[in-house]
Amino acid sequence: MPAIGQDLQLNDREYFERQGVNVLVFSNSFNGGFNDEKNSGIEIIHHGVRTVQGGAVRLNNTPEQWDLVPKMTNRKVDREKGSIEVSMRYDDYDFDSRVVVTAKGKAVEIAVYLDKPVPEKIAGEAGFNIELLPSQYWLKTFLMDGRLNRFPRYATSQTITRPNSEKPRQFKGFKTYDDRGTDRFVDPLPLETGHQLIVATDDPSRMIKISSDDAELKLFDGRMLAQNGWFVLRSVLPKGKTGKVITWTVEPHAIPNWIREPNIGFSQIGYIPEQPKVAVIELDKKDKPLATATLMRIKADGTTEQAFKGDVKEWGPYFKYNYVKFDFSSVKEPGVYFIQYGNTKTNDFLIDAHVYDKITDATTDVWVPIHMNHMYVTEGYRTWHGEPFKEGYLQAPESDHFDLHRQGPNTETKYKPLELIPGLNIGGFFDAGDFDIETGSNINVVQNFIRTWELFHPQRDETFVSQEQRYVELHRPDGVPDVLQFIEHGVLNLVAQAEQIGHMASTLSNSILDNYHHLGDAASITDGLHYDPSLKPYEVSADGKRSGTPDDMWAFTNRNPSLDLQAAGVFTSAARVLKGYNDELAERAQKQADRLRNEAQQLQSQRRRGRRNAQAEADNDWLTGTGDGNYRNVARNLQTFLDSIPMKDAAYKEKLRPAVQQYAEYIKSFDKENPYGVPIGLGNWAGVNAVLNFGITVNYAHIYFPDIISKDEVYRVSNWLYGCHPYHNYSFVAVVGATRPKQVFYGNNRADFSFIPGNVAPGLLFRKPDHFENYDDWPFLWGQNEGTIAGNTQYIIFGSALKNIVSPK
Ligand SMILES: [Ca+2]
Ligand SMILES: [Ca+2]
Ligand SMILES: [Ca+2]
Repeated sequence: MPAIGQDLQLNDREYFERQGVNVLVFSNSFNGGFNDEKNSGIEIIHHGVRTVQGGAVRLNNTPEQWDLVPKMTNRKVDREKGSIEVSMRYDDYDFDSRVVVTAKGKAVEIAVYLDKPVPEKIAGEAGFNIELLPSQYWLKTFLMDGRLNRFPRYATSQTITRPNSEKPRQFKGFKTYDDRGTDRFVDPLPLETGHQLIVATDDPSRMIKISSDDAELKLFDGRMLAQNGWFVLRSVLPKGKTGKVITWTVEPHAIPNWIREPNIGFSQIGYIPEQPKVAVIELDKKDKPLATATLMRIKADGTTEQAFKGDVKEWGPYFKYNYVKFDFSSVKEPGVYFIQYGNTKTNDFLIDAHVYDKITDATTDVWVPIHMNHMYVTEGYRTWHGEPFKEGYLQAPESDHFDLHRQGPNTETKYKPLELIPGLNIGGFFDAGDFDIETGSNINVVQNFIRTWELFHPQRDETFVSQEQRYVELHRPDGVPDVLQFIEHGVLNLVAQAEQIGHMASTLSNSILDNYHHLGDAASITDGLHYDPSLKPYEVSADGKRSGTPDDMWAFTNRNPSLDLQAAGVFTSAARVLKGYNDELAERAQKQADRLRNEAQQLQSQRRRGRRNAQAEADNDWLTGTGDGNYRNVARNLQTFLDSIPMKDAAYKEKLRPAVQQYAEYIKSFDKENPYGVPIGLGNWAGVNAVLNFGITVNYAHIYFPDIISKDEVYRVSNWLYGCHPYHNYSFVAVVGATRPKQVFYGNNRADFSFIPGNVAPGLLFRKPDHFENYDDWPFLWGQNEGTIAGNTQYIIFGSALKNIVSPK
């Protein structure tokens, strides 16, 4: 164990470490799908929180998401010198640079090297930047060359405008801003300038000293351009120079003998009396586990008493922390409790038979109706949004889109590029924190609601929906079960696509980047007027119906027969469900189902003859148990077969038995894989969808095979969702989790550091090589905080099934 006052060491995971400080050098590089994801470059994890990232050579004072990012071309770890060297390249400017980070006592030296001078075009723009997380620094002090100051809570510094010709190119040539015809862009001015900066002199856990003798440090506020911007510290690279051009010394303060506070994971919504109750306690590796923990009861008179004292059992290490468990399953008396482990106390929670009764209400009553597109949505005194996209959707021209959509050279429709496709501005759901209609996700949504309806017939009616008035009001019953109205709303858009386009669009999305990142009322994303290229930008026609502003949304229409087949499947089920409620729509759905299925099958058999038969045989092998016996394979397919049980005979169900037995082994395998017993994703989007899928299958497997999958297994995923997970113990479902749900989500109201009730966060984002995180003071990282329409309706199925299993009738 290193001594107190230890120096930074390059550890086995290839980052610099001392107790309380981790300095990562391109463990995570910039090559993600959405350009600057604020997750890459040189990063500092300071007393357990990732507070600095984005350390790299950048081309802007305060880079935005779609500003160019460098490609990492080489990364070299030199153990002898205690350094990490990274080579970076901007292809657009044929510009290469190297950054060498070397441990020097308690600090790191960051040096930038150039083999060739900065290219003329970006000389004076390119610089070395690092970014500091605003929510961890605002209202804290900073000292620049001895001058006192404080980080502003809100963006209120100064800007200038400069000619667009001086602006470095943005991703694929898109523009994040609308210059209103001025041909000038906005550039922030620095908050301070000097040679030595000490940030957070008033907070030892956040204090960092940064100095440079050879370069001027400039501190900017990135929120001046974009709400998700960070504080940026940068030095511009000198013109015409090569060799070592910039040297910074960065010393993050470490609190002596700092040990991270234990994170006691438990279910914030509480527990029903008979369920297993196991808290997972996440400990700093230097923390010595205690022998026991206590469950305390808060009595009705407000006094507390010890309800249970039990052993703490070691689980072991998982990535950077150590895990122990505290089992208090024996406590079954209804009441209000909290857990005490050493000096750490949790907030209180319930043990009660009814704790699961309301787990889906916020999602069905609030989150889903707010995401209904092409409607005015209101709640009490508050209007969530007006009616969006009144001008409809244009045929997308050939394009390579910023939200990863593509339109090929042929439209594959009867429409010319930029021609209005009538009738698409109806129904459908906003995708996520953005406002497009992803057709695949909308198909999932309708499927999820149909499954919920056919299995559980929820009669809940809390939402008024008038398609005629294009009006939705929350908490106003209208006599129709809401789930039926949600199915209808989804089908209205999907059927319109099939009828108007002839097949399914891949997406209905924004045409311009500067309205894609819209935050605010969805009805104000576009001007509601048809785009008329014969008018000048911002000009409106005399009749007030057309404008010269090219803001209309586009329909991406390349034909994908497997998407058409999925749509055909959902149309058939929708026709069954809507019959007797909306017969006309049911008929239209059935008609499109038959046509799309025929056409798609023809197209598919032309495109890949033979492959379908091979797949059918493989499925059959799996079902009869002659497959490879790999339970992960079973896990992938089991849900489809479980879904068929109600339509099949008893023999079919019996045939599934061996697969369900294998699935039981698969469930248990997670007890060894990680301390939380669920599949934890390590991708760039945290794994809540995989966790929910797992939870749904476990629930269904228990419903149909309770002798194989015991009831105890159905709580794994709910425990995880509601607070038993790494980093913190807040519920990932907005407002659900009686005592401590997360406070901020990446919803369309994220600029308010808020949430839309019922949202489910993706959850724990993994940063290489060993860090899990979920910010609850910074909503803007979608990989951990954005809920999607497909994911949230998946949650409704999961929650409906769970309630059905555990809630008293
Ligand atoms: Ca989207
Ligand atoms: Ca209703
Ligand atoms: Ca328009």
